[in-house]
Amino acid sequence: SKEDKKKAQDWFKEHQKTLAANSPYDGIAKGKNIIMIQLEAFNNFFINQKVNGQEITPNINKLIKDSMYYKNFYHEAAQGRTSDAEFLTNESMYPLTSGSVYVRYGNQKFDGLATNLSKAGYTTAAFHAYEKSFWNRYVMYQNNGMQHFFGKDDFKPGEIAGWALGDRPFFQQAIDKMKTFDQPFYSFMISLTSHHPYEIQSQYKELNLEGYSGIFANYLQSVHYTDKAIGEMVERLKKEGLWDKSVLIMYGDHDYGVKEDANMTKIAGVENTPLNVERLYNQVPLIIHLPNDAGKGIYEKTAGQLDIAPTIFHLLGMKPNNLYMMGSNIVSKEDNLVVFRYGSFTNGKVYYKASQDGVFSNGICYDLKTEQETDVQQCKAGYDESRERLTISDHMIMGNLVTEFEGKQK
Ligand code: GP9
Repeated sequence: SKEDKKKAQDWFKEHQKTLAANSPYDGIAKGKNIIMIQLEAFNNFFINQKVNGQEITPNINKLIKDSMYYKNFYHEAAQGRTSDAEFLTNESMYPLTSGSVYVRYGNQKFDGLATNLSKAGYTTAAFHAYEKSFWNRYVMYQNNGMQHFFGKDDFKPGEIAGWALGDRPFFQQAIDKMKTFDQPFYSFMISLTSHHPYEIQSQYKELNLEGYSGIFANYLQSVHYTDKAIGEMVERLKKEGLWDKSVLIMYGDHDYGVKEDANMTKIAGVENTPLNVERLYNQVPLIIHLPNDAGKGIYEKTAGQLDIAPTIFHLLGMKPNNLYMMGSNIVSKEDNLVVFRYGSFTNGKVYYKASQDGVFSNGICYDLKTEQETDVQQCKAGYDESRERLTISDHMIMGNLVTEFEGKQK
């Protein structure tokens, strides 16, 4: 309706002001390449952790020491899984309650990373060693600023790990292609080896997982393989002279889908409580490596996938006018709201877990200071704000409003 459109427009106008907030990181990576890696089913609970005395992700742990590492970072994907994560991070809007935006609205234009970066003179490319039609990627990318898309057939045969070309040859071959690009470039790589059900070939199972078995053990083996691929990729970027010319961003796309609470909390070294399980299950790592290791450290701030694109613009010192992105720039913004599609949310002070029936008062409100349940009304304001954001996002997507609003501005 007219009213909904007005509400959305007003919301973006206000939101745009918060994106302009200053910080010491404003423009720190001006003109640099952006290399962003979306890691398949990559949770956070095993980062910086050991199993039977062995580091599960030694290369990522090493990289974190030189990077900004957000440990309270959440995935916000829903039914569209990997495609939802891509949509959240690239277009900075929420997924839908059912299906994948890539599949249902892939013909539409949004106002995302590749669109804005290509306008700013960047070469833009996506890499994924699988069928280009999966999740309707080739359609979505074409409409949203990706100048190149390298899919399965664009990669040479190499070591198979998991379902397809392993992440090790995948990253290496992607770098071969990146080397030929005009700089600056935006390269978006989507890994695949650590895909459910995590049945990685036995020659790549390097961890001694005595005491663990089945799918959980396979999962740890898979993420260990992907970690190795990342270590090799970082070395190669250094060798090619791309490391200090680029910002590297890495995050997990969605949870690993295995509900083994006792194993998960044990690896993370926390008590097996409903709140911890809920958080660990939804937390994925966010790692941002800036040239010269700027800003390195562990960040406690609560943030989500939706916040990645506006944060990149802040680091690049880009302030596009009338930007239709819903996320926040997390390096300067003090408080932050992470909204999950089915009504749960957290703002770092409370964590609200929605009930199956969706009735607000049937949900659970946790106070994150005490880690105890509190009066559900303590979560009401955040809940209302979350609903508002999801509704605006739905209107933007289902009403094709980016195109309509941008048309009006011309
Ligand atoms: C396939 C891959 C997996 O191309 O990205 O998607 P998922 O099944 O995890 O949503």
